[in-house]
Amino acid sequence: MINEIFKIIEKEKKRQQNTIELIASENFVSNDVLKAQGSILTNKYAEGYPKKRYYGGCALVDEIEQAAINSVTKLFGVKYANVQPHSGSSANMAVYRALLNKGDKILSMSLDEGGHLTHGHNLSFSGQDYNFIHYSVDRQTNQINYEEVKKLALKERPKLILAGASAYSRKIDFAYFRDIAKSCGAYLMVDMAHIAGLVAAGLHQNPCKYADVVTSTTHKTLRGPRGGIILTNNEEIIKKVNKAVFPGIQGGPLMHVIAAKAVCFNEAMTPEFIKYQKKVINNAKVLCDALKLEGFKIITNGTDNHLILVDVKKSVNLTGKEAEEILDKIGITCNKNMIPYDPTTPFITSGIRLGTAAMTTRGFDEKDFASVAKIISTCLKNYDNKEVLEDLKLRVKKLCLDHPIYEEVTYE
Ligand code: DSN
Repeated sequence: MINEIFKIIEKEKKRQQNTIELIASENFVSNDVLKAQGSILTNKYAEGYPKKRYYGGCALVDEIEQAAINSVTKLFGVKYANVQPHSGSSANMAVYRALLNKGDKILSMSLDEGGHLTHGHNLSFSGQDYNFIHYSVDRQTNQINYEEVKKLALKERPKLILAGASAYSRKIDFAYFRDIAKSCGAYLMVDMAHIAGLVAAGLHQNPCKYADVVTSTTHKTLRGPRGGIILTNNEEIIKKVNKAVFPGIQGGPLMHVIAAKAVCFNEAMTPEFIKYQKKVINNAKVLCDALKLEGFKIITNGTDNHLILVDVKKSVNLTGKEAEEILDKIGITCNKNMIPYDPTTPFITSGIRLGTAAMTTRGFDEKDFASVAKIISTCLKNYDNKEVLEDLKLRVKKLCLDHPIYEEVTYE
């Protein structure tokens, strides 16, 4: 059985090597992050916080957690951090529980318009435990209309306003959100999971300057291990957040993951990381412009960050589900995605979401992303032509072989 698992891991490694990964929330971590996450730290129980644990033998993991806290607070220029959330969802849950009572009102962007499940979807704990109301993007521009958000906030008087998204390709004005929150006496929370790497590199407004509390995952553009963090400048808030994470919703922290987070935060402070993030943004623009030249309709007509949202229904008369499945056949991985005012359902969708963080890590440059756009376009326009698809499959494979990700992979 153990061998079976390692065989499957080896196959997955090959899949990752041989496909073009365009899922906007994925990335390839460094060997150091992998090494820390795969380390013996997984053996250690450390319920509590550094120097305040419920188990013995924690002196060394205390050093690790404190190092992670020191690095992440330096990276984002913030006073306090909790690095224990197992995921972005746990981080969001902890903040809601720290600052709100069940049933309190939260104003956020819905999943359909670019938000996240934990931003109030009715199938998530968030939508079940709290009274969410949602702001929309503008019907014409598909961008956030801050004036409209303000009007809604003043009318609804939420206790917390949540900014941040999973499928929004434009910069978010957190300073404006702070003014809105102030005008109605609400907390401002920002979930910067998708753009954390861009923020760390100074390429996006830093929400820590404006929000009462900021949550993030560490594995998207930030390129660390799978996990979450919570940041704040407010001492009272961090005390409540710490209680909400442990013992509120979690038991023992994952010390191997926290060590890998610390490695990632240090990597994110290097000049190489800033160069990488600049390339991520530039490659997204190249991919976007090249798809536009091929006649594709891009939501908001462009991008400021690492992702684009393509209206495949209007562009090539396919649903997002169909487009995702067709691209998968030639070795391009992406995800179907709702677009603003989408008449379909999350299982069908009218769009696909494409991100450049992962393939930029693999060294894809402007020329490679222009080729990717051409391949996507040819594929979606000729999805019933087997010969064309076979040829595209070979082109995808060649691009992947030209940019290996794992040295020890043996190619067929
Ligand atoms: N599901 C993730 C994404 O793909 O954006 C967010 O948690």
